[in-house]
Amino acid sequence: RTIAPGAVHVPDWLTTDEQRRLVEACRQWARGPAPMRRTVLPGGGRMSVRTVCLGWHWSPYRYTRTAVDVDGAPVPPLPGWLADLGRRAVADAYDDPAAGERYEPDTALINFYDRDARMGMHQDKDEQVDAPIVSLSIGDACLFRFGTGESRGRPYADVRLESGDLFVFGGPSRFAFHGVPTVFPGTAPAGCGPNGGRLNITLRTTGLS
Ligand code: MD5
Ligand code: FE
Repeated sequence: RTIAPGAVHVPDWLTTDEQRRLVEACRQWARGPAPMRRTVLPGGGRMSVRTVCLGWHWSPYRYTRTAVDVDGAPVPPLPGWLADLGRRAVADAYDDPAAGERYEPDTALINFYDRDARMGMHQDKDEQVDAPIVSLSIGDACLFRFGTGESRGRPYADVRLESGDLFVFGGPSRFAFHGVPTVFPGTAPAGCGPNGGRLNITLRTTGLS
């Protein structure tokens, strides 16, 4: 389950019940304030995934306290229970309770993928610190592409992420290139997921105040 140094995939980590509760929470957050939207990039392109943010708002390519590119609303706080889930995730993935205790995420980015959504290869480097990123997948499975070299091109490790899977990216893998080239429609287990499509919740530490 270690894909590269610091990159750990834990299949089937969330229970069905936890997945249901997270989907319901995401539905509420998606309604707003600062509702879920397709981010418009500086070049004018619209992302195919829909995103809602907690804690800090990804604007894009910077973090703000208000949803400056949506409706200007203050971004809802990151709930303590979600940060707690993140600590449990890091402790389990690294089999290191102390690493879990030290983990203090301040932000969640929640991405919704419909059957046609994709995420191109990129790095996440708008955070100011190198704390791990926790990724939780719910609903339809996807192909997750992890760059094991220095660029957005080959070599890749391709991993299928299923509903309930945990992935933690830390250490030397924190700034690796990655993307989601494909969602597999209709693959969500019964009762898990948003009735079509894939949800991904990432927990992050921005290092901002
Ligand atoms: C997703 N989201 O499935 C992914 C999961 C994003 C994004 O990529 O930026 O919203 S997070 C995957 C990730 C994060 C940080 C580092 C690495 C992967 N990595 O080194 O591969 O919607
Ligand atoms: Fe990313």
